[in-house]
Amino acid sequence: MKFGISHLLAGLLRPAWLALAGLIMLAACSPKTTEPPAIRVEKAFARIVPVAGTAAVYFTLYNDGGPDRLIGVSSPDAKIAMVHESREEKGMMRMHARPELEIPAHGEVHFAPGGLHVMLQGVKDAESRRAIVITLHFAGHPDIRVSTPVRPFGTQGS
Ligand SMILES: [Cu+2]
Repeated sequence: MKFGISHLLAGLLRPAWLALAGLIMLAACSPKTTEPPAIRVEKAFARIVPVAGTAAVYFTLYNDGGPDRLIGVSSPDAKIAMVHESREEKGMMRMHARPELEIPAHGEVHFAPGGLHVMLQGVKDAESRRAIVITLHFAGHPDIRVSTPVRPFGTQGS
C-alpha cells in the first residue's frame, strides 16, 4: 500500500511541477522588456554653409541596451535644430523632418551625408565656428550633449 500512496501523491503533484517548470522556462526565455537603453554618440562632425547660416551634423548612435526613440534635438549654437533625412526622389535630393526616430535594441543608427542628419538653421558665428554643440533628447535615455568639430567640405565623409 505504501507504494500505492506515494504513486498517487506523485500523480497529484505532477501537474503542479509541470506548471512550475513551465513558468521557469517562460521567465528564462522571455525578452528583457525592462532593459534600459545604453546609448553613446561617436564619430561626430559638422559641416557649415556660412553664406546660408546652416549646418548639418553627422554621427553614429550605438545602443548597447534596450530599444529607445530619438525624440528631439537642440543646440545652443543655432536658432533651429531638427532631425532630417535626405532621400532621392525622382532624381532630386529632398529633406524630410524626422520628429521621431527608432533606435533598435543593441543596434546602430548612422547619421551620414546623403541620409540622416541634424539640420541647424541660424548658426551663430557661422563664418568662424570650429565646433557645434548639440543635445540629443531620447524617450528613455538621458539627454546626450556632444561638441562636434566642424569639418570643411571636401574632406572625409563628403
Ligand atoms: Cu536637412
